[in-house]
Amino acid sequence: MYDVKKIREDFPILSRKIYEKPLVYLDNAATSQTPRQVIEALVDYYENSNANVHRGVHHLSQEATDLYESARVKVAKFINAREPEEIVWTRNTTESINLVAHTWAQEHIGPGDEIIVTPMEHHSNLVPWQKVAADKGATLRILPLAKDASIDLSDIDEYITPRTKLLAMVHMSNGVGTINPVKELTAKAKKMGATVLVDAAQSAPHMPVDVIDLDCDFLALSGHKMLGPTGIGALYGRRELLEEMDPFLTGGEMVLEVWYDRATWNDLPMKFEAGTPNIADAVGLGAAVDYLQDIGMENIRDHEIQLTRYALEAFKELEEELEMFGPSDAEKRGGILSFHTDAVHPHDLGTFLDRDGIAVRTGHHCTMPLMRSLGVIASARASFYLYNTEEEVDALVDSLKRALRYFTDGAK
Ligand code: 7TS
Repeated sequence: MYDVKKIREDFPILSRKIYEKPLVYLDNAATSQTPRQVIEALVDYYENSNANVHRGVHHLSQEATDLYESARVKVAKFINAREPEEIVWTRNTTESINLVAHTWAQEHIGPGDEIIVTPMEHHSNLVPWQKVAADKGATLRILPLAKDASIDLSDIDEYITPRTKLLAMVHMSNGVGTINPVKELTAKAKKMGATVLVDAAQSAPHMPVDVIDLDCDFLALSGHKMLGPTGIGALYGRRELLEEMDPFLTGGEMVLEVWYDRATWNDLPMKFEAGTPNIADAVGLGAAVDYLQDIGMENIRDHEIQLTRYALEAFKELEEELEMFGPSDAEKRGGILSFHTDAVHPHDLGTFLDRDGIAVRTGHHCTMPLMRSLGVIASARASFYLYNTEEEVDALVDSLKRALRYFTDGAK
């Protein structure tokens, strides 16, 4: 039985008051909250096991290394990677994608090649490819957007062709919540001999993600969106690709042998982890993965589908006032509701909600081209997670109603 009350007790911040109102945290697509189990893993690491990794014969260093490497094993299992060596620690999704852009893409993208992205990429899975395309004389092609803010697949075979060298796509859109048919598109791209990168920043925290099933080559995620600490993320890469790639950053840790004039690279995954890594936060992310798996990713996804369905229904009361973006079927989207009204600027809506203790994000959500395609410059966005409740959706709708009344009456 999914027990949201019990889950909420694990998150100290959820009992906070904002302006004397209970916090209703609906900005999970930006950053999720942290359960006591993760906070305790961090404290325990610093109180009992803190040392540098991979270099000491002393006990603490070995203990820190074991904790750090076992977190890698946890993340590998979480996304069903074949082996932990296919997991490279990074700071976040942005750095994971940049790693691929600065290494793999330098060798494999050339003049006349095409890089395909979806029309709903976060800037971090768009701008690196703009730069690669410009530097290499390649073309960046954007798949078309359908009316319901999904990808329009009607001409897909004209986009994914033998010229396609890379398909880089977001699994779940942070701007509108759409879940993309990543497996089908990957299969198409692979048939054409392309390499596939999946931005799983929003999907990995909220639904089962399996790199073998998806058959992608690279996959990027951020710890801070999946109950983990900030400053830690991961890049999954298929071993064959990681093996042949040049390092991203160079220095200590990533070398095997060094002479004054040259060096050889360490084995995977250390080849991509120059310098002292973010040990404590990797351990924290490992604890977050344990927490998520204890509850079960299928159960989390089910909870969010139900909550999204409830919210979409509740928002019908506001359908005259608010334009909603994204598919109307809760099964085809994540727990992200993005909405807009010409009557009130999203920032004003967000500020009003904040006075009611409700945290939402307003703005372009780092998806400026998507917002432009939707005909707006910004939206307000409520994003759910495993600890959100129907009562919180009610509070959101109630506050929105009062906000709309307040601003539109005030304008008269
Ligand atoms: N890709 C997607 C789909 C995202 O939602 C985000 C962050 C990123 C990449 C970048 O992740 P980072 O951890 O490297 O920053 N999305 C958001 C958001 O929607 N609001 O704040 C950050």
